[in-house]
Order: sequence, then C-alpha cells, then structure tokens
Amino acid sequence: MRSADEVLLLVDLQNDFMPGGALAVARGDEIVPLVNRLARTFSHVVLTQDWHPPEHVSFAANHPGRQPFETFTLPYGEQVLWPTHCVQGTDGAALHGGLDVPHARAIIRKGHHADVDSYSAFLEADRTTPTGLAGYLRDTGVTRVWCCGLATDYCVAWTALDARAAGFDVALIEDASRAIDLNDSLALAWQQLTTAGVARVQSAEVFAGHAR
Ligand code: VGL
Ligand code: ZN
Repeated sequence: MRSADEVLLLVDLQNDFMPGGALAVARGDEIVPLVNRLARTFSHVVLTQDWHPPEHVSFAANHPGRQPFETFTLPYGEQVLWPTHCVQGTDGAALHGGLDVPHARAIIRKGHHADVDSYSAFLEADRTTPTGLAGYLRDTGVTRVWCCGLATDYCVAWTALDARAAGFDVALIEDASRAIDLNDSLALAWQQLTTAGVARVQSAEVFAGHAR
C-alpha cells in the first residue's frame, strides 16, 4: 500500500468517453482493469466525473451552425465545441460499469456551471473558480498526486498541471490513460506537463515494490 500522503486521482472514467460513447476516446475501455489494479495499491482514491447541464456552453449543439470539434471564442478564451456528453444524471455520465473502486473516498464533479467548461478537476476553464479539490487534498494530508484516466491530453493533463500549480508532487500514469489527440493536442500536452515538472510514469513503476 502506498503511503497516506499519496492519492490516486482517477479522471473521467465515464461511459461517454468509452468506445460507443458520445465523446469516445479510442481504446478508453482498455485501461479499466489496469486502473482497478492500481487503485488497490492506494488507500486514498478520488474519482472525477465530467458533469454538464444540458445547456452547457461546451456543446456544439448549443451553438447554432457550429459543429463538434470546432473551436469557439468565449469570454474566458478558446473553447473546443464537443458533442453533447456527460449530461448530469444520464447513463453516459455514469462511471464505467467495470470500474471496481469501492474504497474511493470522494467524487469531484466538474463542468457543472453552464457557462464555463472544466477540463481540470482543480480549476474551471475561467482559470479562477476552484472546485475545492486542492483544499480537500491538503486537509486530508495529501502531498503527492498520481493521476490517470481519460483523456490524457484534456482532462488528465489539465488536472495534472493544476495539481502541480497547487503545489503537489504530481505523476501522470501514461499507460493507464488514453488520449483524444485533436490537432496534435497530445504532443502539446506532454510538452506542457514536462515543462511543469509532472512526472511521466508507467504503471509498472507504480506497482514496483507494492503488493497487488
Ligand atoms: C473531456 C473533453 C470534454 C475529458 C471532458 O474528460 O478529457 N474532454 N470534456
Ligand atoms: Zn466535458
């Protein structure tokens, strides 16, 4: 078991990001068994859920004449317009049925403000509204954040970058994550992650020395 000051943050393992889902990430379902094994080595696990109201600003369908995957300028900056996904309370927003993490302590839901997106589990896309996760982690004695999930280049990357900015030691577990990779977004994300000091690790390194 890893030490008490470490948390495993499992990002957006939801049906809509799995093959067949509304915003499918290629091979997103492959990571679920690995994530389950990783989670067994942590006493502290936190989950996130992308959790949008139907009228959410990130949905192309809410911008007449716009198509999914186009970019659109909003007051807080450039926003990719996505297919309608992870609508609050729908099956698409539910966690993948194969996820087996009964000991998860908290679920952070993000993207619930209709006019602001939130890839990050820490700070919304306006870059000023906190979700409360940094305070929760500090209050529970966490200093090191391991993150993985979907999608590497959006919600996992933004979450890892904001965890770093909040002062945590951060590692992104690459083989326990899958990417959308829109317009080179994966390469760009890894550049930013490396520059910010986020460790790029494989699950074998996380398991090393720990009982499964
Ligand atoms: C995500 C795009 C839109 C993600 C969420 O979980 O990476 N990507 N909403
Ligand atoms: Zn979303």
